[in-house]
Amino acid sequence: MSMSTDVTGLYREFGEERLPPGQRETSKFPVLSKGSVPEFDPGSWEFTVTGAVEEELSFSYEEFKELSSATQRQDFHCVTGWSKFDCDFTGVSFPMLAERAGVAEGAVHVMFSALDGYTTNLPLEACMRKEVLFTWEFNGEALPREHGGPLRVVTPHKYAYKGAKWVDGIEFLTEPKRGFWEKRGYSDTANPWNEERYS
Ligand SMILES: Nc1nc2c(c(=O)[nH]1)N[C@H]1C(S)=C(S)[C@@H](COP(=O)(O)O)O[C@H]1N2
Ligand SMILES: [Mo]
Repeated sequence: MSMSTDVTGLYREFGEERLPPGQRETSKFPVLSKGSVPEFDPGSWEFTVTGAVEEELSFSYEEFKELSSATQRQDFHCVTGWSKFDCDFTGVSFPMLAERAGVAEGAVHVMFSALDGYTTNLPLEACMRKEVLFTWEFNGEALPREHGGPLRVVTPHKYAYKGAKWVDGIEFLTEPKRGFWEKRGYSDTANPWNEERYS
């Protein structure tokens, strides 16, 4: 693990307290998935960047991990009411990938997709922050499979359902669309300091 950049202070953009309202802090790391852990085959795994971009991209697992990465200390807020402080995640930032692909005129939204069929969506501006990481390492060790290994997204400024585990693609969109939980009643905006849990 490289030197960790502490970004836990980002809460100051959104609220007074580091712990969002209605959350309790836990040192555990519960697992929440809509189904079971999907298969991962490092040989055939492919990460794609598609949609409203200047150049669509695809990476093998090896290629992805060779992209420039960083380690950040982040907090993790689950919509079901627990928060975990000081998680060290190593990975590639969203803005770096977006810059590689070149965001096309008219792109306003992003859909994340995953090996288990999960999807989640965010406005492009909510993705264009260095804290939105595609991560493969947690606290200096390989990200456990149940937490989204080989690759997941973390979104410390949003409830954690905005972070797709087992992520294998992002699509840039010219209009908003809703992902798995967003279609089923979870908030589309998901700001923890405003308790945007349900819609
Ligand atoms: N691919 C995928 N990503 C997912 C989910 C899922 O079911 N599938 N669940 C989401 C939800 S609801 C939460 S709270 C977090 C939980 O992450 P954890 O299991 O690492 O705590 O992952 C999110 N990302
Ligand atoms: Mo969740």
